[in-house]
Amino acid sequence: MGLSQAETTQFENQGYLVKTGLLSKAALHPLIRALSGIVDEGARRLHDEGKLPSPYAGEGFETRLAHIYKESEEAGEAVLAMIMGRGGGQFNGESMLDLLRNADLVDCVSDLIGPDIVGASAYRIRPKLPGHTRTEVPWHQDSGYFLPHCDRHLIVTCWIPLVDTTVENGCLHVIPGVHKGGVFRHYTGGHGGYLEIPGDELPENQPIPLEMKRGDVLFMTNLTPHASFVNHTGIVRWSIDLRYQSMDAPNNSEEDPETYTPERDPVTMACYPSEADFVIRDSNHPEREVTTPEAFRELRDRYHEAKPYNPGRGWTRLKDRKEA
Ligand SMILES: O=C(O)CCC(=O)C(=O)O
Repeated sequence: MGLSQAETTQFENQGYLVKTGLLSKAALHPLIRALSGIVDEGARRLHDEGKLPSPYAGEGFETRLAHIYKESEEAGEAVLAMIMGRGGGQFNGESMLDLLRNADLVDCVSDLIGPDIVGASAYRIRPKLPGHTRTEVPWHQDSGYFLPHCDRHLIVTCWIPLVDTTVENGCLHVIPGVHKGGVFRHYTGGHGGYLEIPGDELPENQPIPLEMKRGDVLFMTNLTPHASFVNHTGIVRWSIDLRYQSMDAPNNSEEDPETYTPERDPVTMACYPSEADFVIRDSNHPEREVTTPEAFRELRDRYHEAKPYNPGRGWTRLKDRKEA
C-alpha cells in the first residue's frame, strides 16, 4: 500500500503522520498474544509465591495488568519489569520481529527513507498503567537520545497503539511543524528518569493530542517533540514504538559490540550504540536481512550482554539547569 504523495508531504511539513487502519488484527494479534503470555506467566508466579491473591486469569489484555497493579503495586511493577526490562526492549520474540518486518509497515517507511532499511536499535513496549505517573513520558525528541552526528539523518519512529488510545488513557501528543529547527536542549533526570525539554524551553506551536485506534500507525521524525501523560482510565494503554533508518545512516548492524569503547571516536559510532541495529531490507544483499527469530534473539542478546559503550550527548541535569 505505502504512503500517498499527500501523506509524505504532510510528514515532511508537519513532522508526523497518522496512517489509519494500516495494521490488520492478524498483524497485531501475535504480539498481543505474546505480551498476554508474559503477563500470565508473571501473574501466576506471583500468585504461587503468595504475592498476589488472584492471578486475575479471567481478565483480558486491556485490564489484567491494571487489576494486578491495583491489587499490589509491587506485583504490578514486577510484571512491568518482565515486559519493559532492558530499557523497554526486552521482548525479542518472533512476534516482535514479525511486526518489525511487517510489509505494510515497512512499505510506508520505505516511502520516507528509501528501499534499504535498518531497524534502529531502540524499540520499546509501553504498558501505561492506570494512574501510574512514572510511565508519563515528558517532552522530548528522539534525537535527544541519539548521538549528535545523527541529527541530520531521518530516523522514523512508528508509534503503534495496541489498544484504542484517547486523551483520557494517555495517548501520544506531538508538537507539529518544528522538526526542521534541530535538536532542542534536553536535560537528564527528567520526569520518570527520562530526558526532558522543560515547558519554558519548548517551541510555541500548539501540541496536538493524537487519539488513535488499534491498527493505526503514527509516523514521526526523530526531531518531532512528543510526550504522553497520565492514564486516567481503568485499562492499560498498551503501545509499542519501533524505529527505522536508511542503511546510509550510521548503524551497528555489521559491527561487534566490543568495538564500542571510550577510546573510539563517537562520530564513527551508530546513532544509539547501546542496542543492536538489524537489517530489515537490503535490495543488494537480501542475505543480510535478519529474518529468523533465532538470529534476531541472538543479535539482541549479544549486544545486551556486551553492554557496548555509548558516550551519550552530555546533557545537563535538570536540577542544574540555569533559567534562561
Ligand atoms: O508511548 C509513550 O507514552 C511515549 C512514546 C515515546 O516517547 C516514543 O515513542 O519515543
